[in-house]
Amino acid sequence: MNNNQKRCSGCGVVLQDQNVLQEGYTTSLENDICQRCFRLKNYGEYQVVAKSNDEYLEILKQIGKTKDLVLYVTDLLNLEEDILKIREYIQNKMILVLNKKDILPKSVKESKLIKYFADNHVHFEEIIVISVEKNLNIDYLLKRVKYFQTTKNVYVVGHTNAGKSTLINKLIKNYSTSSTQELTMSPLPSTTLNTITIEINEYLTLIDTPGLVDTDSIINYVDKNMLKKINPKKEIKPRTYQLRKNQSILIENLIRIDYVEGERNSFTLFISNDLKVKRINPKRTDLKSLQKTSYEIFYDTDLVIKGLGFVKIVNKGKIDIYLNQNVNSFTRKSLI
Ligand SMILES: Nc1nc2c(ncn2[C@@H]2O[C@H](COP(=O)(O)OP(=O)(O)OP(=O)(O)O)[C@@H](O)[C@H]2O)c(=O)[nH]1
Ligand SMILES: [Mg+2]
Repeated sequence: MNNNQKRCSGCGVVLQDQNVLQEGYTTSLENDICQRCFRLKNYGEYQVVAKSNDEYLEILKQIGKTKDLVLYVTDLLNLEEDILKIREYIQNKMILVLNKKDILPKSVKESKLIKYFADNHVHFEEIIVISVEKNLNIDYLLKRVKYFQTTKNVYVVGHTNAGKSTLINKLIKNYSTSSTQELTMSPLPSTTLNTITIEINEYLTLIDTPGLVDTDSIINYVDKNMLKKINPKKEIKPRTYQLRKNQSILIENLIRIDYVEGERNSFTLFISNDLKVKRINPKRTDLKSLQKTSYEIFYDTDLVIKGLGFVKIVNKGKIDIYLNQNVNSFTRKSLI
C-alpha cells in the first residue's frame, strides 16, 4: 500500500474520486471518509463488500513478525469453532476478549465463561469478558493492556463483526487525550477494510484490522430485514422447547430442527428474541429441500449455527438440521 495515499478514517480504505463502483469512492478527496462509511454512519444504509481472507492472513502474518500485544476479540454468541486458528498466524502475547456479554442472559457468570476456555487448554495471557455496549470491564481491560503491552502498539484482531471497531471507539471516547477519530461500525461483515492506526495517548496506539470473514455465517445469506432480526440488540431470553422423538421446530424460514431419536429432551435456543420460532408437525415438509446435516448429541451439547447463536440440548439423542448449504453448523460442549 502506498502510504502517501489518503485513507478513509472510518474503514481504512484508500480514498479515490474516480470510480463510484470501486472501493474507497468519495465525491471529493477533501473528505475524510468514503461514501460507503458516510452512508453507513448517516443513514444506516449498507453496501456489502466481499472481502477475501488472503489479505487478512497477510495482515496477521505481519503482526506475527512483531512482538506487540494482540487483543483477540470474539463475539460470545458467535464463538468460532476453533478459537486457536488465529494462533497459527500469530504467536504474540494475546489477550482473549469475549465481547457482547450483554446479549447473554445475566445469569451466565463471567467466571463460568472464562473457565470454559481455561479448561480447553487454550493459551492466552488472560481471558476477559466485556461488553462494549454496557461499558463492562473496559477499565479493567485497559489496565491489563498496560500490564502486558510490550511496545506502544497493540493490535486488535478477530473475526468480522466481533466488535473490534466498536471497542476501539469506546477506548477513544473513554481515554483518548489526542484522538477524536470515529471508526465505522455496523452489523455487516467486512465493515473495516484495512488496518487503521489510532493513537490513544502517548503510551498506547491501537491498530484496528478488518477481521477474518466467515463465509459460512448465516448473515451472508439473508436480506437486510432478516439481518436486523438476527443481530440481537438486547439480552437474549432463552426459549426452551421440550421435544419428543419425531417432533420439529422451525426458526423463521431459515432453519428446521428435527428430533429424530432419543428420550424426551430439552432444547434451549440462545438466539435473538426477534426471531420467530414455532413447533411444526414433523410430517410437514417445510425447509426439507435445504441441506440436511445429522448429529449425534451427547449430554449437555450446544448445536451452534454460525452467525445465529446456539441451541443447548440436555440429553443424548439424534437430530437433523436443515439449513442453507453455505452455512456451517457444529456441536460443542455446552457453553452455559
Ligand atoms: N450487543 C452488543 N453489540 C455490540 C457490542 N459491541 C459491538 N456490537 C455490535 O456488533 C456489530 C459489529 O461491530 P463492529 O465494531 O463493526 O465489528 P468489527 O469487529 O469491527 O467488524 P469488521 O470491521 O466487519 O471486522 C455492530 O452492530 C455493533 O453495534 C456489545 O458489546 N454488545
Ligand atoms: Mg471493524
